Amino acid sequence: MPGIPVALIRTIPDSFDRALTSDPSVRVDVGLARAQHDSYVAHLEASGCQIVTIAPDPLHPDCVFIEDTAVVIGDTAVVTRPGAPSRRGEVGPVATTLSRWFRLLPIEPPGTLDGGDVIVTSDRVLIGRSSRTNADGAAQLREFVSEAGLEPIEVRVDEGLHLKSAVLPLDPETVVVARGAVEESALIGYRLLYQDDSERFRFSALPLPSGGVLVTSSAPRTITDLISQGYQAVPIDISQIQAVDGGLTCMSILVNIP
Ligand code: CIR
Repeated sequence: MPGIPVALIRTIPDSFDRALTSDPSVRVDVGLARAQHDSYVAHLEASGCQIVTIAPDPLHPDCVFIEDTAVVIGDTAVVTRPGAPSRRGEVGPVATTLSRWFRLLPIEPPGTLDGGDVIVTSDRVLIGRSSRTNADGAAQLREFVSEAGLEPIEVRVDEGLHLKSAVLPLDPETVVVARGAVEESALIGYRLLYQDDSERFRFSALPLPSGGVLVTSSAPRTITDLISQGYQAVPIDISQIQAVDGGLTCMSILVNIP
């Protein structure tokens, strides 16, 4: 892709131990989470990304999960309206930063949309219908995607927080899926690989701009499978991020700046 690869990231606030989680017994170590996040950012930087950092907001414990606040398609940044009301205040500073390079298109109420529910490839956009992205939010994005000349495809998410909790792109043709978690018939045209069943939802992946795929070290069997298929897997430990339902895609917005 032409342009300068930029990773927009947001650092971890002191309040991160109050981030939303599906497991109320979880206790997060904020210091360890920061060290893991630093390592994640270092991988992006080593892969050639210019890092643009937005300051954390202690009033928004989940603000490190910047992916959920905007989706960039072509020259447009769709500014989301997160499904969790406590996260809606996260979008402002991200939109302000993105407006340096992109025109902004906000998702309007009553629509809700989380960026973690959106997978953009060169000719189509998968839109997860999850507990965070409602029918109205999906419809607003669908309309824009069609206008942009791409094909919008809705995918029902039956299990897990977001589409990208269960469907992880490795390259434009291939996704790794948690078996049975989403409406797999909507993924027609993709080559489907599966997470090892013993590692369900412990696998996450992020293709790096310079090649290779960052993968969660919590899924060693799935990683072995990917390596045997020729992928250059780069494992990273993000246990404290996963404890609050985050994965590898959610901590950055990767864009190409002309
Ligand atoms: C939340 O529940 O919203 C956060 N604790 C985790 C968000 C993860 N986002 C993502 O995977 N795109």
